[in-house]
Amino acid sequence: MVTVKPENIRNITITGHGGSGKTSLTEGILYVSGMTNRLGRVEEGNTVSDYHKDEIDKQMSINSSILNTSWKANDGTDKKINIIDTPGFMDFVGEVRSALRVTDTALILVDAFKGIEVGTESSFAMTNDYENNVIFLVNKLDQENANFDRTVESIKEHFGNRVAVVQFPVNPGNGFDAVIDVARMKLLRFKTDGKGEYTEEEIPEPLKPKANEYHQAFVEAIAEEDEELMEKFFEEGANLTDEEIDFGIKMGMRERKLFPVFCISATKNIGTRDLLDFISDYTESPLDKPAEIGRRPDSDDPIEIAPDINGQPTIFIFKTISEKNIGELSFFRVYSGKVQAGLDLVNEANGKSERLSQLYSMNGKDRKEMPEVVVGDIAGVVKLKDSHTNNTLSSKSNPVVLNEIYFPKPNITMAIVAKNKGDEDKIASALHSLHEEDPTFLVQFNPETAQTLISGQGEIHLNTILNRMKSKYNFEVDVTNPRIPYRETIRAVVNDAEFKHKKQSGGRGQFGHVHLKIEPQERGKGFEFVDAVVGGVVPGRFVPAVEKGLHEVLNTGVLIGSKVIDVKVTLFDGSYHNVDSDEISFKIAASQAFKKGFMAANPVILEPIFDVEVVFPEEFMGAVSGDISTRRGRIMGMDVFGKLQKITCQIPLSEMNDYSTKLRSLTQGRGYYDRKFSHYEDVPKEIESKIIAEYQKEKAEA
Ligand SMILES: Nc1nc2c(ncn2[C@@H]2O[C@H](COP(=O)(O)OP(=O)(O)O)[C@@H](O)[C@H]2O)c(=O)[nH]1
Ligand SMILES: [Mg+2]
Repeated sequence: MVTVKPENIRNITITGHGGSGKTSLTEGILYVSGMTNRLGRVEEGNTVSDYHKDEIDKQMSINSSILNTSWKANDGTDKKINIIDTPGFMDFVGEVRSALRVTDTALILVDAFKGIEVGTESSFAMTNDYENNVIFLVNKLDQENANFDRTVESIKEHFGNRVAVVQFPVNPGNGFDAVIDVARMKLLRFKTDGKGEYTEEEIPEPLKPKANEYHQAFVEAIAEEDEELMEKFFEEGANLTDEEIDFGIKMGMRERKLFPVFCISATKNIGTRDLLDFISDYTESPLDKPAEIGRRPDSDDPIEIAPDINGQPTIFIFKTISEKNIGELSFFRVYSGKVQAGLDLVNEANGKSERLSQLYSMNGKDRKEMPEVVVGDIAGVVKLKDSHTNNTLSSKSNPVVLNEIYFPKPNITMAIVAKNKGDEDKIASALHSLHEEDPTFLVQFNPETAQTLISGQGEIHLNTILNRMKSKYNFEVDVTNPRIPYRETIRAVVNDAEFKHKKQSGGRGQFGHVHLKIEPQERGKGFEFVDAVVGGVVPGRFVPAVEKGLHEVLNTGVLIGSKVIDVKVTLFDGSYHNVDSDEISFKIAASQAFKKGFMAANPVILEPIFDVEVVFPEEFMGAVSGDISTRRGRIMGMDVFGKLQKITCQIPLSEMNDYSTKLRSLTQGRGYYDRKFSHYEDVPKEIESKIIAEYQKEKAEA
């Protein structure tokens, strides 16, 4: 097996809104390039990339799949094309980020009827972060309602005039089989048998004006790339040489000044062969990329890691999955040097040594052993002991940490309880593995509410993870809303709360007796205890017990079992018994006196209020602001950024459980929000009595 040369590698992410045809296109590419010998279909559940059971059941990609194929370029070289087919649904955006982080080019699919969708926008936005070359593919041109012109218009509207049409369809709709390529100035006519073959024809007369117009626009977009070319273009018309055009396309894509648009029908496999030619000829190879920025493990100073095949081996893990019968499988890209099976590297995140036992080239669930992986290439490795997504493995003599993938913050949090008591520990460890596979899924135990909380990108994300836990580990859980960490406090002063604890039943008795003054404190001042006993009516040695008794109640609450905050308690009187008084007795007396006093001091429940920022397209203003008020939200401010509206508001935490799901449905998926804790505030009276009633019911049932 000959190892590929890095200059012949192309790393591609296929991205776009859910349902735009990414998995179908991937299938077409594998088929025309001879990697597979049949064209699978999403509907039939037999595609190479959607091979997990949950993906077949839902007919939707959930995981990104790592694939590769080879393609003979026009210059006779064999290109190795690594493809990552990503899920389009918003909940799985972490998968797209990690794919874009390690690939050089993004193919963004746009449905020729639906135009720009939220997944198109978010995909494009992420390519900004990783500076990918971008090619837009207008897909489903074989559908009756396909509208190429309108689709291109909306692509331009959203992503600017760097968008340049390379192809337009001759006969969109049911009989679609031909496009005009305005770079080559040829008509490409495709066979419709799924093999993707095509022949070149002259452009028919009636289509020439349109072809010329697009050609001019394309060449102008290329010329803009370079001042010299620009001058030549305007002085001599559009007569740039082929070399100049080639150079302009490459540089334009590399500098993100040119986003070419191609025409395809993924399921009919129209447009894939010429697309692969274009990818081979014009998109960046790993050697064209600027050096990666990293750092030494013990320093924050940036260092450059050049894509040098003779450099020290450095790999970056962008994804881990654990598969039945295989165990943990890690996917990585080599950023420097080359790695062979059996090589030892160091994981700079934990200092541990890792052996790359076996290296694999991946095609969905199929894998082939590879003896060596060179700089720029992507591969899989099994059985790393202690390495996960976002870790860099490098040689001992040249330790390096590469920039991590930035994963989005969670949108939604739920609480879970094991269906079978006794499974708790095993579930905790399963959840931990699931987090390592998918860093956008988080697990946390909240000691205050005694709940295990899981967080993620949305309801579907969390459901998918829980289904995976069930099918892989056979654990089931019940899902509930997280408990709200309420607080209790008082509004009035009680001058004398008294309790006498007295017990005389055989042997030594118990005796403790206190008088407390209970006062509210300013919010945030906390608890204050004053010992104002005179004449030793409560002996000094029992005062710490009094304070202990108070702390117990502060922690366990009086009204609803929540923490008590911001009260001042003064111990000013009491009495004791020479024989029977002890610490326990005073602890009990103090806590009972406090509870009595607390209930008489106009007690209230406080709830956490969050600062929330919501960003969404302005046309949803009415719906979003209306929804905020139904959540007892207070709008504090509004701002406009272009076509986006931002509302700054405060919403009680207890009203935010389904907010991410609701916001998405109100804004067609375009809205997002961020939140952070602000302060505690009184719960309105009618809600307070409900909370108390619920607490008492729960307590009675327990
Ligand atoms: N008519 C037509 N249907 C397509 C085309 N591409 C994809 N589809 C269909 O659109 C649906 C979603 O396709 P899929 O490849 O799963 O999209 P993904 O979510 O982007 O991966 C499936 O039912 C496909 O058969 C196309 O070019 N033409
Ligand atoms: Mg898919």
